[in-house]
Amino acid sequence: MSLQALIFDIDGTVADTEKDAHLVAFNQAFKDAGLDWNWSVELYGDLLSVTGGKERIKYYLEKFNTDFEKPENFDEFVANLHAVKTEKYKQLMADGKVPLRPGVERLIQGAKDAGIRLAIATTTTPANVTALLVNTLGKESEQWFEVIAAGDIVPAKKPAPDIYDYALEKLNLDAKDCIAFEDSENGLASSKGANLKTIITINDYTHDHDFTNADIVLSDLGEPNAPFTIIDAKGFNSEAYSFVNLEMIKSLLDS
Ligand code: XBP
Ligand code: MG
Repeated sequence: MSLQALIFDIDGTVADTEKDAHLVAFNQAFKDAGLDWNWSVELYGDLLSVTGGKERIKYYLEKFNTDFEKPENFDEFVANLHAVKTEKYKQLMADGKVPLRPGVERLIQGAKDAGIRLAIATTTTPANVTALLVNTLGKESEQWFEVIAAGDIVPAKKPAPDIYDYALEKLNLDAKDCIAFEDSENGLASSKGANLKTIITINDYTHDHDFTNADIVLSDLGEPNAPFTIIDAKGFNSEAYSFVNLEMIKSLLDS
């Protein structure tokens, strides 16, 4: 078999959601809860080393705000705060705050037309995935993805491979017949842990991450009128391509 499915990470890969949506939503939720926490763009870069919003709040308190007196029902406190954050995120999506990254829609449409299956493997909450898809690709678009593996569906979040293993199992496909799209070191560790060839598209938060194990590192997926920049071709003969299409992905899988 050759290429059967594309598996997309969401945050940072499909859209630049971290700075323009997740961070904003966290700060709005803190304010609503009467907390004086306000994460800066820079601090959020450090906090991104831990995936998962609830886990990130706990990490913040452990490392950056140790004076905060945790309430007795701490897990519930974090879960409630995070639930408000999710509502804020959904509202930001409904307001159309975050566009898809270059080439994402083109590639998804191309795969759909060619009968290549689509899946998502992300750490974020399922409701956030729905909000992003519906508000960018339209309300039918959730159905285009056969598997949406998201959030707490697996207990061990990225960098653990579990979310990609789960997606592969649900697709009933072998890793060698699929390709993953990621933007971060944690995401790459997860996809590679599941033995998936992985295309990295970097962003402002991840451009200096370690992508040693990636199969190609690009600025973005590119468009016919806006070519990608190759950050690291990893030996792949990329000269024939200026944007990621199914032909390029098949060639990458075979290489
Ligand atoms: C995404 C994340 C998520 C989001 C927040 O990582 O780390 O935690 O920032 O989502 P990846 P929730 O792109 O590697 O999947 O607040 O809904 O958990
Ligand atoms: Mg990501």
